[in-house]
Amino acid sequence: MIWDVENETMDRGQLQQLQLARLQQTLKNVYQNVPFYREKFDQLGIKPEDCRTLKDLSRFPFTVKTDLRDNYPFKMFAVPRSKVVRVHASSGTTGKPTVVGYTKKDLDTWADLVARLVTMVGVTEEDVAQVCFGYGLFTGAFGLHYGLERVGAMVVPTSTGNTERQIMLMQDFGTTTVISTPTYAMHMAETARKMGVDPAELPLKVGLFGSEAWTESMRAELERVWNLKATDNYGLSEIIGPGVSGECMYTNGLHVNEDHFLVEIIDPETEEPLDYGQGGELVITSLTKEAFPIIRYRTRDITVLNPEKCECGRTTVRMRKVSGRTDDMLIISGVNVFPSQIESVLLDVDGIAPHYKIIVAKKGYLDTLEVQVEPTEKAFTGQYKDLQLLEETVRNKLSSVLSLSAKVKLVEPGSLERFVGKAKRVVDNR
Ligand code: DLL
Repeated sequence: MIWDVENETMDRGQLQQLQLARLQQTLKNVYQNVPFYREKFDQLGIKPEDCRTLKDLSRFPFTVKTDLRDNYPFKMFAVPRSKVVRVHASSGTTGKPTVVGYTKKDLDTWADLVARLVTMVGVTEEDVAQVCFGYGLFTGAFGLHYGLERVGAMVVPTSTGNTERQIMLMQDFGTTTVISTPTYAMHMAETARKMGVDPAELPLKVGLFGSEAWTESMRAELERVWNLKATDNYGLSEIIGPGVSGECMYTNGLHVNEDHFLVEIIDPETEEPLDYGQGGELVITSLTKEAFPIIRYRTRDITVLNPEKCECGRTTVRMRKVSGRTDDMLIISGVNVFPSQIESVLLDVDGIAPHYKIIVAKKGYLDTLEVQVEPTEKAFTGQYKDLQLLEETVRNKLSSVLSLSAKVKLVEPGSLERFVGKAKRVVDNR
């Protein structure tokens, strides 16, 4: 099923015309109503009218996260405060959060975009959808909530935490759809087992997982333990929240809601635009937002775009599953390492549980990498020899994939921290 046939299957030429008209309108709007953009455009000597084709967008300035902080809390809004009916914020680790706003129309658009995503994975009014994202300033829960209601699903807003109750409600309510971070889904499965409930026996059919990077190996593991179809959806609060893109049942790239968001890929170093098929940093411009329009936002997320029509019939460009963020990349003794590479290795080793911690430190002039992992209960035989063999297997696989030697430390099952939202697995002590 396709929620919005007209917009999701539009001929690409026609779509680009629509995008250009909306882009021109957006540029005019921010120039008139957001002093931050007016100043930036003036500094570059560029006017909204200079955008005559979609390619011209590359002449306009980027927006970065610190711009939002510098304009805290509401100075990037393009409408009077009285027209803003909701705010959300993303929790920065330090300092002030970044605040985003929505008009009534923005909320209506948002629900519709999320309705497209949930429809893509087959959620209908027949479904019971449990939202295990944190309700609050985070966009994840409210975003999914209203989109699910719009398709008529029965929404169970459990939020995060109280994990045993999550499992009980899944059983009692017959939850068919679970919405969470992949990390929390893994933790919920573990809790279910501890309660004597086999997660694979629950009536779940589909999981909409997102809000953090996760590998194909993690997908396979989630599908195995929960016996469901695990799908990915992507978004960020600066752009709208969830609803930017999501996978259909073919799970072959995330369909971008391109009639509302214009996506580009740039080389993060040179900042030059790259072509379809080339990997780089995703940059997004909003095309219809009223309260908080945003121009060329540098997401820091790494992906590749594919404009080919999908088997599902949608014509929207697909972004490859995000492999990580440019600022996630660790440089260890001169070697670039993405946490996702480590995750793939770990999950592909039999006997290793999907919980891990990466610790980077400095010893003298040298960088060191330690990976702490838990063996599965089954692999935790208590036999020193078995554990040693497991440790060695992980170490060898890591060193061949990363071209770097890592210390592997097996820790007791259940001893690493568990997360209910986005995981924080990397500790850099340098
Ligand atoms: O995480 C919005 C969201 C909520 C998306 C629920 C999907 C589901 P922020 O907290 O602002 O917003 O974090 C945005 O999270 O730039 C990515 O680095 C990362 N991210 C979000 N979804 C994915 C995903 C929400 N599916 C930041 N895959 C983004 C990889 C993701 N990374």
